[in-house]
Formats: sequence, structure tokens, C-alpha cells
Amino acid sequence: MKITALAGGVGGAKLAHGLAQILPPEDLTVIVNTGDDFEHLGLYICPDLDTVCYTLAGLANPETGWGRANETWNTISNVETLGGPSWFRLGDQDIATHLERTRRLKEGQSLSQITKDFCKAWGIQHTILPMSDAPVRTMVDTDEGELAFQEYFVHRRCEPKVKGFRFDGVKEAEPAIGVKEALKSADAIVICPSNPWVSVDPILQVVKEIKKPVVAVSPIIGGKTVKGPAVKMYSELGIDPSALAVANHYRTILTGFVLDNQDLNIQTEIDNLAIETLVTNTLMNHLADRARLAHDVLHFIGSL
Ligand code: FO1
Repeated sequence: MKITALAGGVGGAKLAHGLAQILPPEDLTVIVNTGDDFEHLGLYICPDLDTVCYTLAGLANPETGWGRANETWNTISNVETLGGPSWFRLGDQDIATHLERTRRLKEGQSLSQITKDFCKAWGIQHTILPMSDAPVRTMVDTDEGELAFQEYFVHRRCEPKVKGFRFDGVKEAEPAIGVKEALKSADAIVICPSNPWVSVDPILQVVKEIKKPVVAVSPIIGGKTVKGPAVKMYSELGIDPSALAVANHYRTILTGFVLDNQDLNIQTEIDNLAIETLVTNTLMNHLADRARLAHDVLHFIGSL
């Protein structure tokens, strides 16, 4: 079964990793959000691409899910000593990724070519693609004005009240090379458990229409997220945060929806949306959980 997965940060990367443990390289492509990208300390940083790549390469920090395992922080602490910004924690190994990506981009290489070369260097056999080679910037409209995504998410720790989102550049951004083919050749599309507002919507706005069965895994379990501000965002936008809200978020494109055992009581409401549902354990606390959930999702897709 050929799958194209749409993923953002940590939660999405975990399911993508589970799928990569089951599907051979020719049967899985991961399309990653680049709306979180930004320039910082003169470096071009792609947090979601790096989170997905590090996770599939087995290099990711197991505690945070982002950045590298066994990291050291000498460079950023010396930047701080010199009076530079240290709010965005760049580890020493991680900085090599940003230095080399920035160097190649300045030479005119595309983000998708760089990602392909980095995946090879990290021993990743599956295809990981940025959603676009053109810049797209997620801007968060808040009660304190509009903030760039990392400013909102990391620097301000998601405190400002969210009023809406804007994906700067998304209208002009063409899907990266290989994205359209990956969507066309897939038997099904899996929307990984990433933030619908700021991780998945940017991808959906770049790829526009999807003419394949689509299955999403809810990032909200029992009204909470495992990680990240999706619940807070739904609440501040006046939407009751639940797996049902996520199913509604994607309802125009969804064929199937995977929700956690804790949300069994919501299943009928989602069935009423004419969306097939699978109720299973969607928590991925350990490495083995990733392949288990991926297996459940693939089996569910096979039954649609
Ligand atoms: N997230 C944080 O909450 N604090 C950080 O200091 C931080 C640093 C960081 C460095 C590199 C990287 O690839 C990701 C990093 N993240 C950090 C996560 C980042 O904010 C991403 O946007 C998340 O992965 C959510 O998509």
C-alpha cells in the first residue's frame, strides 16, 4: 500500500516514523510543513523538516522530540554571553544542520534538494519532502498583534490569545518537486497527529485539492493534546477542543478518522459526519507505539 503522509512537528513525526518502520521506502513519502521556518542568528531554520528527519533517522532528542539526542549547548550559551538571543535553543549538533542548509540555500540549492541530500547523509531511505521550495510563513494573529510562529510558540510560550492565522506566501507557493506525484501515486493520504491550524493547514493550502482517500489521526485525546497549543488555539477561537473539532476541521476531505479509546463516546458524532472511524490507542509514548499505531492506521485504510 502506497502512503503519502502529511506531518508537522513532534506528534506528526512520531507517526511518520511508525509508518516508515512498516512501509518500504518506495511506499511512503512524508510531506512536511515549512510554515514554522524562520531566519534566526543569520541561519535558515526548518523546525518541522528537522524534527521529521531527526525522528526517522533515530537522531531526535527523545525527551523533547525536537533537536538532537545527546546534545550539547556550548555555542548557544556563548552566543548568550555575547548578548545574543538564546530563547530558541539551538544545540551544537543541530547548528551544523542550519549552517549547511543556509550555505546551500545561499548557493541557490532548493530546500527539497537539500532535504534529499541531508536524508541520504542521515541514512534515511524514505522520501521526506518540504511542502514547497518557496517560503511560507505562518503568522499568528493574537490579542497582542500578529506574531511570527516561533515568536509566538517558543519565545512567548503560546501565551498571547490566538485570533487567527495567516500563511504568508502560501498563494504563490508551488508544491515542491515530487509533492504532486506523491499525492497522485498514493493509495491513501495520512494526516498525522499534528496541529491542524499551524502544521497541517499550511500543507493543505499548498497542495490544494487531494483526490485520494484521506485518513487523519486526531492530535487531541480526551480534550487534550499530548504536546503543543492545539487545544488552547481551538478554545481561543471559540471551538470546543475535542477530537470531534478536529474531524470537523478536516471534514470536507476526510474519508476516515482515527480517535483514541478515551474518545469512544464521540465516535457516533463523527460517524454522523459520514466519516468512517477507528477507535484505538493513539498514544505514542514509546518507540513500539509508533509502529503499532501505524499498523492500526494502515489496517483501517485497507478496510475502507
Ligand atoms: N521548541 C521549543 O519549545 N523551544 C525551543 O527552544 C525549541 C528549539 C528548537 C530548535 C530546533 C528545532 O528544530 C525545533 C525547536 N523547537 C523548540 C521546536 C520548534 O518550535 C517547532 O516549531 C516544533 O517542533 C513545533 O512544530
